[in-house]
Amino acid sequence: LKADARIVIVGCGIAGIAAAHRLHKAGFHHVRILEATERSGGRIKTGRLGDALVEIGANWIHGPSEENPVFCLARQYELLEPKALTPENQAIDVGGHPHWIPNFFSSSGQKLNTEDVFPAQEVFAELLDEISEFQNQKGEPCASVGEFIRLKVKEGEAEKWKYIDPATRSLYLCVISNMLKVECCVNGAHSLDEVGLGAYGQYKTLPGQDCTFPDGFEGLVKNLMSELPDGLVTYNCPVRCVHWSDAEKNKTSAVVECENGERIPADHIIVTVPLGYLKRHHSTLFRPPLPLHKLHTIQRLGFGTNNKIFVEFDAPWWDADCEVIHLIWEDEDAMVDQVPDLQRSWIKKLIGFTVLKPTERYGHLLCGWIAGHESEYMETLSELEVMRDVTQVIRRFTGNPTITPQRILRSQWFHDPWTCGSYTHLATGCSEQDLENMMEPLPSKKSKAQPLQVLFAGEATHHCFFSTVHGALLTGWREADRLISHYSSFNPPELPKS
Ligand code: 6YU
Repeated sequence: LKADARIVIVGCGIAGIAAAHRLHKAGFHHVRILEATERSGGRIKTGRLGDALVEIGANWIHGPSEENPVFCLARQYELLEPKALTPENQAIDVGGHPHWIPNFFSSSGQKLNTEDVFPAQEVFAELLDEISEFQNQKGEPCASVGEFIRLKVKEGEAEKWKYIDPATRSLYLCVISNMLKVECCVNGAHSLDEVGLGAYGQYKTLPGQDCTFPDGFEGLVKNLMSELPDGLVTYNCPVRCVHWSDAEKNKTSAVVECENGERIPADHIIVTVPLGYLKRHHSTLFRPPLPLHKLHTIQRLGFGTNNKIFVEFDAPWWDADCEVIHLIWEDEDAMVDQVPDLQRSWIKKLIGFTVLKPTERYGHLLCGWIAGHESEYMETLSELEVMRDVTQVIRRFTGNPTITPQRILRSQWFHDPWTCGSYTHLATGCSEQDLENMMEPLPSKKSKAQPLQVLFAGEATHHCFFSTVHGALLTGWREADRLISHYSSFNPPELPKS
């Protein structure tokens, strides 16, 4: 029974690969992955800028410690540096916000002292901790993380910052604006006004200081793929429609219809396409359409854009020990995380840069971060236009008109037709139930139709690690396990020996 089951997986990102891997190891012989593009990995994508390997998509293992399956696999495949493997590194617990050494530059061309902006950073970090405690308790003071932070800073400002001179107070508020924009990147959201307050604590962090893959995140994908049989993945094969049935007497199998017209019958279809793709294509991707509660969840959940802009320099204009550079706009004391005029001022959403280390490997290479509609607008510009605007900002903030980048490379996740954004967040009005709805197979348990025709995996279906690679990987295993236990419960009873 098990060996005969025909399983089609839609999408060859880490969730699809993880599902195939586990099913294959459990003895399922008829597993196929259909992938729209010419490559595996999806949002794990390692590229090149000159000689340097750069991550276009996922960057870090968030929380590299024993509970993180990505960490465990990366260790097993020997893809990590010794420091990441140490018990000390695994024990560091920073609640998802690494303590990097910062440099701050302001729009009037000043390099600010870290101690001068620290009080604002501290207030912001305390508020995030407070927000993480909310667990849909009902009675939250407002709907969104953005509103809550503004409210609390204003209250606190009246208290703590009462006797501070107006210029310093204004600077603190401008720093808060920068921190809000950083959180837009972390959450993959346009604005924190769109991120739900009650459900914020749903996302869980793991211990361990975030680490990277020195030879690229794609090494993980390659290792897993090498353990799958050749030909298991069909590339350049977008799926147009998943046909399933809710009818009780219908014994015909589900069918995957590809863009090229091919129709593939399957006993089970594991859909791993990104939430952004589902938002755009759910009405044509499923026949019959999705049940209403699932559809509403897809519409309610947030899926925003976070992009990177890699910029290479001949020489550093930041401190030797600096790990992150923040750009503070001095006209942003209204605690804003959105810009009013995309065309003229999209660049104000750029939070700054992380510094790629070590220098021997990367040279003087920065990674800029920009989220939201401003980021989506940036994708429509040419590389030259992006280079021009980034150069202008750096010259202004450093007060050095001669700084000139050598090379630039940016990601364009919103315009990627198979992703349509970067990753999931719990928008206002969302709760844990939405993530439960996302992972619920079709038809529903109540139905008497053939069970488990369509299963759902992918980062947007993990109840507490959504938006991450480890979350996505675990959902692939989860759906494989669902099928494995389905078939083990069907084991025919042993016949009495005659
Ligand atoms: C992480 C990190 N990281 C930065 C950026 C991005 C993401 N993530 P996939 O999309 O991979 O696969 C689906 C496949 O389906 C794909 O191949 C498609 O081509 C295919 N497909 C689509 N339609 C199809 C069709 N019709 N037919 C056939 N095939 C089709 N995660 O752990 N560390 O540093 C980052 C980052 C710029 C874009 C990230 C990071 C997210 C991960 O990349 C992502 O979750 C997984 O790769 C998804 O795998 P998948 O298989 O589900 O889909 C409090 C609170 C805060 C909450 N957030 C905090 C965490 C912060 C998240 N961190 C992100 C940060 C960065 C920087």
